[in-house]
Amino acid sequence: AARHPEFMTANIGDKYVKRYWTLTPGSLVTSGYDITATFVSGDLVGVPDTNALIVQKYNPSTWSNPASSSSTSTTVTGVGFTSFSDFFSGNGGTPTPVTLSYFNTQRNGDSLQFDWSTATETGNVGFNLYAEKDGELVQVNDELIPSQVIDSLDRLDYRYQAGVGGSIFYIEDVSVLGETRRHGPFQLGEAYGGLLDVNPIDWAAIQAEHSLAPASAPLTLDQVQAIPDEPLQDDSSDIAEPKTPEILPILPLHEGRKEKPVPSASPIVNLQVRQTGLYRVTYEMLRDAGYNLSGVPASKLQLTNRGQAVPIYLKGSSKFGPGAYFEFYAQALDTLYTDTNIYSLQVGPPAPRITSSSAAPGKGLTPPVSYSETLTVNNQRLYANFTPTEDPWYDTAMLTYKTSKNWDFPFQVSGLADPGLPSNLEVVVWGGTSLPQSPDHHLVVRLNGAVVADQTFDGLPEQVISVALPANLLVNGGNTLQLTLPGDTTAAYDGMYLDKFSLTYQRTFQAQDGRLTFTDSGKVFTVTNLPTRNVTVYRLDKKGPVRLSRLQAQASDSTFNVTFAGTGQSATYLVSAVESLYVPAFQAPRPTAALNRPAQYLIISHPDFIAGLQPLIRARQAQGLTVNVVDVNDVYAQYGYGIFDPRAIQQYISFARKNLGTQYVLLVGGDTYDYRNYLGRNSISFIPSLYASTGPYVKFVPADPLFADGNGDNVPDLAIGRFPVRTNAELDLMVSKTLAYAGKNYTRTAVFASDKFDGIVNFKNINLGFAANLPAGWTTENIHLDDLTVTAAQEQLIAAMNRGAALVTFTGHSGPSSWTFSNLFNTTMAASLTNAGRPFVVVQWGCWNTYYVNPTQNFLVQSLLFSGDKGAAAVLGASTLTDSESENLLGQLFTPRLVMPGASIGQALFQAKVELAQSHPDLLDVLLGWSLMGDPALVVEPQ
Ligand SMILES: [Ca+2]
Ligand SMILES: [Ca+2]
Ligand SMILES: [Ca+2]
Repeated sequence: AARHPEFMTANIGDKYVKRYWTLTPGSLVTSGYDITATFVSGDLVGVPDTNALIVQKYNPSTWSNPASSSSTSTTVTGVGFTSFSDFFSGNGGTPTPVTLSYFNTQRNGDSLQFDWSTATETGNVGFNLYAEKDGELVQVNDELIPSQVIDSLDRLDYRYQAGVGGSIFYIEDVSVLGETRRHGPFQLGEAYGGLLDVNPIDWAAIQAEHSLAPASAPLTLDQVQAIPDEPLQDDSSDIAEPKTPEILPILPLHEGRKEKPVPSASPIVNLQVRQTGLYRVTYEMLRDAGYNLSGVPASKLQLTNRGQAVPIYLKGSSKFGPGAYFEFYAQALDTLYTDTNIYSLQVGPPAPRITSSSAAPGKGLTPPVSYSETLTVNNQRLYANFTPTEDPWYDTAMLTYKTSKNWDFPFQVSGLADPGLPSNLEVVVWGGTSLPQSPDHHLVVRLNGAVVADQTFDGLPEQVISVALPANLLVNGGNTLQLTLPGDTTAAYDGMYLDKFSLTYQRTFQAQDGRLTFTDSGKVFTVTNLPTRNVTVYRLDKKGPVRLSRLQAQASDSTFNVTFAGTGQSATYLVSAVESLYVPAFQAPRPTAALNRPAQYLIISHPDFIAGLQPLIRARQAQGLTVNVVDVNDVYAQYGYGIFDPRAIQQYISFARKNLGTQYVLLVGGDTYDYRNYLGRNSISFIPSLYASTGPYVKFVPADPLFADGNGDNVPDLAIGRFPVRTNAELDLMVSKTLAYAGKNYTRTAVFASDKFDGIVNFKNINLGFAANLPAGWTTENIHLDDLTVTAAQEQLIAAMNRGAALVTFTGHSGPSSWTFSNLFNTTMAASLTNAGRPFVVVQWGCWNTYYVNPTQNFLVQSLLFSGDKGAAAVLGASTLTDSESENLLGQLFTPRLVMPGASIGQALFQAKVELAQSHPDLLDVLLGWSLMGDPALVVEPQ
C-alpha cells in the first residue's frame, strides 16, 4: 500500500492511513453515495486515532471533504460524495492557539535552514521540527526550540539550522499544557503563507493631536516653592454658595465596602494623588493654580475620597487666606488602570479634623535602633494575557529544557540595621507550564550566592515562596537574587514567571529623600538623616491620623535627628521634612453634567471626539431615536468619584438601561492595555476596556460586552458597539463610512469567504450554513479555499470587496492581522482596497480579529476601519481565542437576525447572544470575547 501521490495537498495531517482507494463510475446512476474503505493496521502512519479518521476525495487537483465521516479500527466511511475519484484518509490537523503564518525550508550548504513566522502565540512554549524519513517522522531538533514570548499577538520570526536530510517537513507547536499540534507537510524549497507586515502605531502623532503629556510624578513642597510666584491675583472673589448637586446613584467601586454618605457640599478642586504619604496644600498653591479660597471659613473646608470624609489638619485663622494650609494623609491607587487617586476639596458642613498630640517623649527611654521594613521589587515589564493571577504584568519569563538555567535580579537595600538580625525573603512566581507530570517546576532561590529555598510545585497557580534568611546574608547596598530552574523534573521542560519579590529586614530609622514611614510599637523614636529640623510627624492607627506636635530636633553633622513619642502600641508613623511633603496635582472639578437625559441611543465619548460626532447624532435623531452624548470624564466624576476606571462606565450604562430607556450604547475612543505606560510608548486609553477570562489560555480579554451586562451573568442586556478611534481623522472616517453604508445602493450583496478544511472543522460547510440564512433576493459570492488556490481566492475576495458589498463574512483560522494560515487576507490588503464610498460590514468568525488594545501595532480591525475611505464601516469578530463550534452556534443565531429588514447590527448581536446563553451560558469566548467595532444602530438591510 502507498499513500496518495498528492498527499502533500490533502491537508490530512501527519497521522494517516498509508493507502488510497480509487472508485470508477460504472453504470449505476446516482445523485450521491457514501464510501466505506478498509485498511489494515500496517497502513497506519504516525499513530492516528482510528476512531477519528476522516476521508478526503481527490477531484483531481483539489481535495474535497465528506459531509461527515466515521471510522473503526479497520474501516473509514465518508458520507455524501457526488462524483468519483481517489480517496485518502487520516486524522487531519487540529485547531491551534498558535497562528503559523509562514514556513520555509532551504538547503544552506550542508545544513537545512528552517524559517517560520507566527502571527499569534497563546500559551506556547516552543516548537519541534520533524523530517520525514521512510514514512516516519524524525525529530530534527534535540531540545524544544523555545518560543520568544509565551503569549504574543505580535509577529514573531524564527530560524533554525540543522544538518539533516529530507524533503518533507513538519513543525509542531507545544503548549504550556503540553499539548502538541503539528503543521505540515511542507516541501523543501517551497514557501508557505507569507510574512505579515507590521503596522506600528504612531503614538507620538496621536499624542500631539491630543496634547496629553504623560502624567508626571507629584511635586514636593520643595519643588513647588522653587517655582517663581505669579503676581498676586485679586483676592476679593467669593466662593459660590453650595449648590445641591443632582442626585445620582453613586455606587461603591469596591463591593462590600461600607460607604458613609457625605453631607452635600460644593466641590472646589480635585486633588490628584499618585504617591501614598503626607500631603500639604497651602493657600498660595491653590491661589496660583487658580483656586482662590481667600475668606472661606476654614471650618467649612472638607476633604473626601471615594465619597468618604478624609480628616485634614488645618493651620491658619478662622478664614482661609495667606499663610494658611492643610495637611492630610493620602493613599495612591494601584489598579490595572491607574495609580491616581482623587481627593475632592469641598466647602460644606463641618468635617473631620486631624487632632494634635502634644505628648512629649518620655525621659530616660531609649529609642529602638530598628524597625521591620518590607522592600518590594515589582517590575511591571511584560504583559501576559495568560496569567493565572490578578495582574497580567510580570518581571521575567523563565524557561528551561532539562538543563540548569539562572536568572539574576540585583536590588539595593538601605539602612540595614544589623545583618545578624532576622530577615525574610518572599518570591512570587507562577507556573508557565503545566504538563501531565508532577511536579512541573523546580525552583532554587539564591541570595548573594547562598541557596535559601529549593522548592518544587505543580501546574500554573501562583506560588508565594517565603523563607527566613540566614544571618549575615543580606548586605547593605547591592544584593542579588538569583533564580535557578535546574531542569531536573520529570516534565520535559519547566516554565515559570517571576511576578515580584520582597525582603523584610530590620532597618534603622534613617530617612530617605527627607521621608520615613514605619510601623512599630515603641514609646519613643528617633529618626535620622533629615535635611532640616523643620519636620512633620503623623501617627496612624485604627482611630485615624494624629499629628505630633512635640518634636525634638538635634543637628548631627549636616543632617538632623528628630525624636518624638510613641504609644507603646503598634502604629504607623509618617515622618517628613516639611519641604519633602507631597503636593497633589490640582484639577478643576467637573460641573454636574446632564447624565440623566432620556437616551435610547447613548454615546459615551472621549471629550476630544464629541464635536466630530455631530453628523452621526443628527442621523440617529432623524430616525426618531432620542440621543445623548456624554463625556466619559463626567461618567468617572459621577459614577466613579473621578477615578479612571471602566467600572464607572459599566454602572452608568446599567443605570441608563433601567432609567433612561437606553437601547444602544456607542463607546467612542480607542484603547491600549498599557494603561500605566509600563512599556514607555505613551499609548493612550481613550475609553478603557473591561477584561474577562474566556478560556484556559486567555485570562485578560478586552470585552466590551461586559459594559452591556448590568447583572453579571455574562449576557449583554442591550446593544453595544465601539468606535476604536484615536484621532479625529479616524473618527471622521468612522462617521462618514457609517453614513455612506446607510445610503448604500448595493444592498443584498454578500461575500462568504472560508478557510480550507483543517481536518476537524469544515469551514466551508459552516459558511454555507450561514449563507443559507439569507432570504431570497440576496446575491452571494462564495470564496472557499477548499475550492480555489490562495491566489485566486485573494483576487476574487479583494475584487468583491472593492465592488462594495453589504456583508463580508469570513470563517476560518485567523490571527489579529490576517485571515487563514495561508494569508487569504491581511492588514496590507485591507489598506490597499479601493472601495471608496462603498464600505462593507465585515463579520469575522475566527480568532483575535477585533483585538484593539495592542499598544504597539495596528491590527486588522484598525486597517479595515482607518485606512482611508475604504474597507469597512463596521467590523465584528473576536478579541480572543475562540472555539469554532462556539462561533458556529452564535453565527447560526446572528446571521438571520442580521439580514432581517430594518434590524440593527447591535440588536441582532444582542438578541443572538441572549438566545445562545439560554442553552450555552458558558461559551464566554463568544458571549464576552466577540464584539462589534462600529455603530450598533447600523442596519444591513433597510426596511
Ligand atoms: Ca506584577
Ligand atoms: Ca503537572
Ligand atoms: Ca446580563
